[in-house]
Amino acid sequence: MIIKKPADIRPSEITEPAIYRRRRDFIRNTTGLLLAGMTGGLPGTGAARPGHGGKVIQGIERGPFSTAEPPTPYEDVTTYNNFYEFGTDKESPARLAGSLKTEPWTVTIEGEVARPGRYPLEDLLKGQPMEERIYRMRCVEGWSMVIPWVGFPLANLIERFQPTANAKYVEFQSLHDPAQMPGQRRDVLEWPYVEGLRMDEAMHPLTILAVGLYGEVLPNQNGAPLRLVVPWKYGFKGIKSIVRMRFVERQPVSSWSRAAPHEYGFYANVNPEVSHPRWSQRRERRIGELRKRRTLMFNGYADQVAHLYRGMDLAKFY
Ligand SMILES: Nc1nc2c(c(=O)[nH]1)N[C@H]1C(S)=C(S)[C@@H](COP(=O)(O)O)O[C@H]1N2
Ligand SMILES: [Mo]
Repeated sequence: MIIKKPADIRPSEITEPAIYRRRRDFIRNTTGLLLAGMTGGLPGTGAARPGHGGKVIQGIERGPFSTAEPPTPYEDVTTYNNFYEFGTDKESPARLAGSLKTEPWTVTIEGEVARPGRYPLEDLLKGQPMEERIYRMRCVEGWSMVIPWVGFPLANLIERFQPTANAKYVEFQSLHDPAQMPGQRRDVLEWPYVEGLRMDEAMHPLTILAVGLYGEVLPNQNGAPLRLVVPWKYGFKGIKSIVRMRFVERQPVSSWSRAAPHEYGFYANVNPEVSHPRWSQRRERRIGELRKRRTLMFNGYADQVAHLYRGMDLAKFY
């Protein structure tokens, strides 16, 4: 999403990475099918089982709202990332995020809550269900994936802190530590990365905090140890490596709307009717597929979330 003047950008830049990876994906998928055939398995089923070398999360339950669509291969989910703290190209996070130290980790809760404080991550996770939620994810750049997250409803945590009547929004902050995050030594964005949700969006049962994917602890490049997942919004809402949650009365700023307010709004709901100023949002390329798909309103979660925006002009509040 590096901001360029319209004259600098070629339309091909957005889809280029997906195209060059097509052949590789085709080869891999074909191999997968062969293996599945040999073992009697079906492609897509059991894909969310661990076995990729990360720390396995115990006691995972099947959560609600999962799509039956096949998950995007683990290798794509973990090597094609946006995490500007580790560079602006898709491959850098996987290469460089090893320097991120995720233990110990504390999250500061502040603002309009009865129980503010600095909470160790273990404490926040205590008593939370660990659910697998296989969600469709859509990046504003025009690609999409299906990711088997492991996490728990954000609402569970929020209730614990007892927000006051003045809490209308939640603001999230990522870690700011240029010593660990080489991308922060350049000012491609104002650091730390910040995002926000309206309280009803934050409390919605689709909204989760993820600590894992494919049955294992989150790889650093995917936002370890704690990241937000809001599947009806463009991917940039899904802030990674969260260290702070602040409950506020006014709509907070978010990194991308601060960097380019005409291109990225606060709501960032997936909406094929609202073009990005430099490209259409009508279609998307599911990583690993050859033909583009039609993008669905609210990324296919309209039945669950459309009521949150009743009466709002979604072309204005994009
Ligand atoms: N802190 C932080 N969070 C971030 C980003 C980032 O650069 N920094 N990129 C966002 C964007 S644009 C996307 S599409 C998703 C990508 O998540 P994934 O790499 O796990 O698929 O993370 C989002 N969260
Ligand atoms: Mo994105």
